[in-house]
Amino acid sequence: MNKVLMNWIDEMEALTQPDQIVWIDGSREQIEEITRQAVEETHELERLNPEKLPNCYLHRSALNDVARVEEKTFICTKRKEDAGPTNNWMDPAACYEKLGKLFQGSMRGRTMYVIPYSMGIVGSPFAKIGMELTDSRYVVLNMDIMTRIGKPVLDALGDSADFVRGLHSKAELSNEDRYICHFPEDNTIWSINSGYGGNVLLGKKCFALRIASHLGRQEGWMAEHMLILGIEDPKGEVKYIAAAFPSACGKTNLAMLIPPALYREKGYKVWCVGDDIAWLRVGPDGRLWAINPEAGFFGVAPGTNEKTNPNALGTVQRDTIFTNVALNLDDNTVWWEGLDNEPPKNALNWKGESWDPASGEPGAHPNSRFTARAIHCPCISREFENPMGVPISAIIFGGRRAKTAPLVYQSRNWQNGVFVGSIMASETTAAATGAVGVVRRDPMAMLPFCGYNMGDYFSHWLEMETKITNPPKIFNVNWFRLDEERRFIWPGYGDNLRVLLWILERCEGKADAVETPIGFLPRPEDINIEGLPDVSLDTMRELLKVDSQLWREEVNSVRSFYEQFEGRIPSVLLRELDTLESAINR
Ligand code: GTP
Ligand code: SPV
Ligand code: MN
Repeated sequence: MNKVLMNWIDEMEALTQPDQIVWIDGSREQIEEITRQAVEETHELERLNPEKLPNCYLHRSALNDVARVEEKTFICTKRKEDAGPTNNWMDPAACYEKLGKLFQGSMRGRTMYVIPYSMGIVGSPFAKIGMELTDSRYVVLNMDIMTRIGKPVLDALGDSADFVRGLHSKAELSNEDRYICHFPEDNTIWSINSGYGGNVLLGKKCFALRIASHLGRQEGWMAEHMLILGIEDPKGEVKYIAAAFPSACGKTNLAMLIPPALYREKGYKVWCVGDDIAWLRVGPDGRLWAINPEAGFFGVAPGTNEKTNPNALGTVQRDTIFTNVALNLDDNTVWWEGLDNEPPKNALNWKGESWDPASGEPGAHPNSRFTARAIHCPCISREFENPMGVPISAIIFGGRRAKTAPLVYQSRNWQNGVFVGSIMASETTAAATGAVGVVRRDPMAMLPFCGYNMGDYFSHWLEMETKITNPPKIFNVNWFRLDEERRFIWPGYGDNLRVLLWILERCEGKADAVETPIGFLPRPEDINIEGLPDVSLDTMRELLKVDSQLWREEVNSVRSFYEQFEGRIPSVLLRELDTLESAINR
């Protein structure tokens, strides 16, 4: 038995005082029994139509607990400046004391589940182990889908003390006392008073991004909020791309895209390696290699349909937990906005109330989600379980911008690419509580997920260049430009492949581009628009426009964003900003 592990569990048991402790061994019998309890005894889950949706369940969260809570998320480092100006900070000792009071007896009358889990293939050199203690069956069942759990993980851990210590309690689900706290210097995460995915599935944002980004900086690798996909050309050659978009800005959709008919006929295929998180390391060949540390998808339901993302729909037909979607009472299936144009007539909304689609109220919560196994995805990559991952040809940054950012542009080199990532901005979405649709700076889509000072994070990105002798090229995309009527100009989804192919051609030195103050852009005719009736060369001109006035405003916004980091912003980024500014004003 692992002494460090046992001592820690004893200590957490004494603190939270559960009635009993159950070790999750990962056996199907155990998962089935916990599922049965969640359905029949605690009603945390409702079983859906077993013919249409075998082994699928609906979960409704508390009404006030439907998204990540960034204002209640803390990075607790000894020195405040190590958390940096973009993170909430608490002194570790003060935080342990404050949360310790909340955890005191919080599991009384409940079971504490001990979940051993691995981020990455169990036992692989790139995998990392976590332990999550939780009083939530919903967490156990989601972790079973999202990570690799159970006995094999404990065997891989052996008597090592090298594991992330995660403690979660639903406690009272109190809004006020909800805290998601990270102690990167102790490899520890404490989460209390929430039951929502990103706050409680501790392997995901808390470990695989916040704690892992801190580890990556120390160990010389990177943990990023990125999808990973492979594009197979008609000759059967596959090239891999990693892309960072903020929450609910299209990672899952891009990762699973289906090529437009004209490309399918030629033999193009797209393979999904991951939809949310990438761990990137330098391989022996000097290239950047990526693994997806997760085993499942915790994807946004609204907007997912046969046209936009058939692969996601295919993935969620079995063994799936739906959270906060609408329930069709006629056939006990699920529904969400954008699934089809026929909202169920006899239905309950995400709150469990009887729902009239004509009421104007949504049936599903805008941040309703599905938890589904990656291996069920029709386009899952054959490299998904390769412990070494895949070599990355291009890195793409992107956000939701009504104007300003063009459809696509290429950075000049790694350093300029890091700058492009650092000046990202995007409109906020329902994935976190707070206002939706407000533009905020979100460097590398990591603003809510960087576990240390973001100025140091930029330095780490820049320093990686010295290790990557054969670096991927860096690009920026924006699928979300709006016209005067606030309609999306670019068709998006599967047609995004047209842009990805320009990107890959640029990586191979095959495509043309024009140099602009912000970087290299395709000429309007360089993106193939064949088979797109609503897109003309004029549309492409509009999508590729770089408006000097808007970019002057952008430069000012970046400058004030950078200022808050004081001495910790790398001087090369300040020089990049000056260069951009003078190029715009030229
Ligand atoms: P997280 O899981 O929160 O990190 O989000 P994500 O980046 O994986 O976002 P996802 O792919 O789930 O997309 C979120 C929303 O954006 C959905 O409602 C999609 O329908 C919509 N969306 C995705 N891709 C496109 C696109 O190319 N164009 C347009 N207009 N909308 C898109
Ligand atoms: C996100 O918000 O970026 C997500 C969902 O991927 S959560 O796991 O809740 O963070
Ligand atoms: Mn995400």
